[in-house]
Amino acid sequence: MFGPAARTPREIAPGAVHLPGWLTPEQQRSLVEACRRWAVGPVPIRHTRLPRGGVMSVRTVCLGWHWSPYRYTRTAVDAGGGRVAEFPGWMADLGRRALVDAYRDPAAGDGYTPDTALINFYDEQATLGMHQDRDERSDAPVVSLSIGDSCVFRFGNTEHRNRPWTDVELASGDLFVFGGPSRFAYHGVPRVLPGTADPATGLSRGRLNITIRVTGLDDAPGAE
Ligand SMILES: O=C(O)CCC(=O)C(=O)O
Repeated sequence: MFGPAARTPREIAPGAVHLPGWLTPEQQRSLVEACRRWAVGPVPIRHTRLPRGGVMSVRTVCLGWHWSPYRYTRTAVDAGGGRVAEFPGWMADLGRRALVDAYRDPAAGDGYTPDTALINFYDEQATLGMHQDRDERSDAPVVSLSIGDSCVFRFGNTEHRNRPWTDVELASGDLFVFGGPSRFAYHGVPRVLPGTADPATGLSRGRLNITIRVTGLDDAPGAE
């Protein structure tokens, strides 16, 4: 749904805001096209292997920095060794605009310089367990964009992965921002809602989620 009523930010917790219908259909289509290109390479999209032997059900491709449990590197140390695609300047602009709109503050994007994005693709069975985004050396907000099938997004507390939490339905085009006191809240995706995607986005099945982040990292000589 698009229109003024759909664009009212809803604060889920202090610093955590859901803004439905933020991306236009055209923006969603062009993000889907860009993600399809990034999924092919230079580092192909993959199921991330976890240190204890598990494999994540989502498939992930990264921009700017490559995330593997539990660090960022410039090269895909667990996926062929290639250097990840550049984090595009237009995506940094999108991240700044997201903060302005979510926090309803024209200055909210000032000084926000994201340098990575994790792009997750969920098929109809994929889920993401409760976790904190804490491999960044920065407490700058995380900007999350959703396209395709809706999902149940579980937004919890900063102490542990259990209740209290709030379940939010994220639909195609929705923005979710978490920063400030909610930056290190546990969150996850217990369920994708199959059959809810609008094929007009170019994604007729499954769900795409893009999180735009500030790593707070610098390239050091000899960095991977
Ligand atoms: O798919 C989502 O909405 C959340 C993604 C997420 O939690 C993450 O990438 O850390």
